[in-house]
Amino acid sequence: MSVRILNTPSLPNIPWQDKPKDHRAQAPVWRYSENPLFPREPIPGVARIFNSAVMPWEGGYIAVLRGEQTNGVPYIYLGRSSDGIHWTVDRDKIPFKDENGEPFMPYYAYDPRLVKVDDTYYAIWCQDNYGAAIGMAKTKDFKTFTRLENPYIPFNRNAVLFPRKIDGLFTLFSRPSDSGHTPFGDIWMSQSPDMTFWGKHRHVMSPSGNWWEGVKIGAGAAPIETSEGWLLFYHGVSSTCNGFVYSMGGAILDIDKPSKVKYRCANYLLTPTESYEERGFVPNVVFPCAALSDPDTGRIAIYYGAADTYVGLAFTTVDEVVEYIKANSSVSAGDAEEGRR
Ligand code: BMA
Repeated sequence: MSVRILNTPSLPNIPWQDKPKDHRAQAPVWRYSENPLFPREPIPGVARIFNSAVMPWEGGYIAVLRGEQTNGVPYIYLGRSSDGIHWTVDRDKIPFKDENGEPFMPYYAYDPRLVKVDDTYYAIWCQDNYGAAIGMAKTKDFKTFTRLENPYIPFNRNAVLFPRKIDGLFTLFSRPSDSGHTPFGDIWMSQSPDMTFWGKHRHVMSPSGNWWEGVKIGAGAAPIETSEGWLLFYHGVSSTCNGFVYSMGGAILDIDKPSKVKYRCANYLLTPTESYEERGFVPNVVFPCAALSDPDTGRIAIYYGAADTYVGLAFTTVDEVVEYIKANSSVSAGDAEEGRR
């Protein structure tokens, strides 16, 4: 391995399949052969699971899952797995509480991410706050989830926390948006001393002239710290006569000032090509929400939502994906700067 994954515990049981000999896509990202991971109607009252995030937990894995209820309202549920591939889903919604331990459930919750900083796990999602906004909760045991203050006023989506503080501050990506299907969107960075008060807002990246990400972009998985910089998997959206198409892109950000983009892949890393990505509740969607990594082998396992209906798993290695991003990099002046003030 020439690129090292930093500040990440070993993960010898990371879900994994070697790259197929007949891998034809240009980008070095390949899908798990038994995708998708969850069936439809996985538990009573939930029609589909997609756009979900996974973390190692107690020798196995735990997930915050976007479950679309049969009343059409999205909510988040916990999933448990010994191998990151085969899952059981808790029948009850995640029981969010306020600071006094009283039930405090958002009206809806979708597109969760899950990130550990120091000894605490943070779940972050999109919820209603007189319009789409970001909700957050913390837990140490996956039994008690205490809601935190909302970091931003509406409208905002795609909040993704960094797995460690930078300059002593929690660091969060988000995508300011509108109340609908948002025909624009940049990735922004904000910082906080306490996960309550957010500031130091900096622009990170805008949609590029590459058409697969020409409409809007949003952070996907929590950034992976590497010897080349923060490795970010994100989604990019193009517009067609039949609606939006969501693909996965990759960028490498400055380790000390992550609003500075060092490399940004001009090509997508993953785009809808399989039937479970091209067909479903919303066709042509690949939407990354989490990535596991193992510093010993350089293996990376990416969890992504597919067609707003399924969860897919894809693999790469840090060497291959960093090399591909660098070899195909196109960084604009706006990407490279720290951000205007
Ligand atoms: C976005 C979000 C995602 C969804 C995507 C495609 O705006 O709502 O949850 O996967 O659209 O429908």
